[in-house]
Amino acid sequence: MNPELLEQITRLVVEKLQSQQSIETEVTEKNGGVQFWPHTEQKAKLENLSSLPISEAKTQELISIQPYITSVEKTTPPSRKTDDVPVEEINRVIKGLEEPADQEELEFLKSKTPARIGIGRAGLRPKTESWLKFRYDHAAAVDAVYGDVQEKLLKNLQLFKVHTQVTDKEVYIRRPDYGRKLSDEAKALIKEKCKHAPAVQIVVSDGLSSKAVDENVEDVYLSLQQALQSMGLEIGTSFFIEKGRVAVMDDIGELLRPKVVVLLIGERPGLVSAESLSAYLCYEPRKGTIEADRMVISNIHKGGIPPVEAGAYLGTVIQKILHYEASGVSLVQKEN
Ligand code: B12
Repeated sequence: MNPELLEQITRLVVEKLQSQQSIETEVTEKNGGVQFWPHTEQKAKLENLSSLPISEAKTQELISIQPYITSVEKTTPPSRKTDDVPVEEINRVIKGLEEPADQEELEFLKSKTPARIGIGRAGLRPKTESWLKFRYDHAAAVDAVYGDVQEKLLKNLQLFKVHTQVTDKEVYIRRPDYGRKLSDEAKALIKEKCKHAPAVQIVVSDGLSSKAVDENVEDVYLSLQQALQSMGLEIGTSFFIEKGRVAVMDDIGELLRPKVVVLLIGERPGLVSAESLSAYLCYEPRKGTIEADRMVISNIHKGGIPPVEAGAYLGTVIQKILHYEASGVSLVQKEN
C-alpha cells in the first residue's frame, strides 16, 4: 500500500476515534454505567458522527466497512479459475427457500446475519449449491489451519521467526499448552535480537489461521506502527511466532518486560471467513496472568473491521492501557 495514503488514513482514523472516545466518555460519565468496548458498533458510530467538525467526507471515502457477503459472486476468491465457468453462473445468488411464507421478513433476517439461514432444502438434504458452498468454505477453513504464513510477507515486514514448543500442526491442535510456551532456541534468539523493556511489543503469530496473517497483517501492522509513532510511543523489535497461542504473550512479557504486548494472531476459522485476524492485548503479561486481564479486538478482515482501521484503533486502545496501567477487566474497573 502507498505509505503516504496509509499515513493519511491512520491520521484521520486516530483523529476520528479520539473524538469518538471523548463522546463516549461524556456519555458514560452521565450514565455512570459499565463501559463496553465499541469496536463491534463501529458502523453505526461512524454514521452518527457525520456532524463532527473533522474532515468527515474524506474519511468516509477512504474507509468503508463491508456488508456481510451474501452472493456466490462475492465469495469467489480472486485466485479461483473462472475462465471456463459462464459469468451468469458465477453471478447467480443462492436462491434458498423457494416460496417462503414471508419473503420480506426472511430478507430482513438474512440481512442481519452471515449465518446460513433460509437456504432451503431438497427433500431431507441441503440443496446441491448450498452443500457445495459449505464444502468449499470448510476446505478453506482446513487450509487456513494447516497452511503456513508466506515467508515473503515476514521478509517484507522484517519479522524474524521463532517457534513455540510445538513440533507439528497435529500436536499444535491437540496440545494448546505447548503453543503457549516458547522453545529454548526462541527464548535465546528473542533475548539476543530484541530491544529490552519497550513501551509496546508487537508480535505476529499464525495461530489458527495462516491465511488471516497473509491477508491482513501487513495493513494492520503498518497502520499500528504509524499510530504508535504519531503518539510518540516506543515500539520494540517485532517478530513472528510459528504455531503460537494467545497466552504465549506471558513468556514474551517475562523475557522482554514490555509495558504492553500486542499479539496479532489468526482466529479459528468459521464458515463465514477463514481469514479473520485478532489482536490480543495485555498490560505487563507475566506467568500466571489471568485471562480477564487480556483483551481482544477480533474479526479483523475485509468483511469485518478493515485492517488499516483496526491498526489505528489499536493505537488508541494501547494509549489507554498505558494511561491506566491496566488491561481487560482491570482497565474497565480503573476507567470507571
Ligand atoms: C475459541 C473461542 C473461545 C474459547 C477459547 C477456548 C480455547 N482455549 O481455545 C472459549 C469458549 C473458552 C471462549 C471463551 C470466551 N470468549 Co471466546 N472466542 C473463541 C473464538 C471462537 C476463537 C478464538 C481464537 O481463535 N483465538 C485464537 C487462538 C489461537 O487462541 P488460543 O490461544 O487458542 O485460545 C485463547 C483465545 O481464544 C482466548 N479467548 C477466547 N475468547 C476470548 C475472549 C476475550 C475477551 C479474550 C480476552 C480472550 C479470548 O482465550 C484462549 C485461551 O487463552 C472467538 C471468535 C473469533 N472470531 O475470534 C471467540 C471470541 C474471541 N470470544 C469472545 C468472548 C466474548 C468470550 C467470553 C468473554 C465469553 C463469556 N462471556 O464467557 C469468554 C472469555 C474467555 C477468556 N479467555 O477470557 C468474543 C470476544 C468479543 C470481543 N471482541 O470482545 C469472540 C470474538 C466471539 C464473539 N464474536 O463474540 N472463547
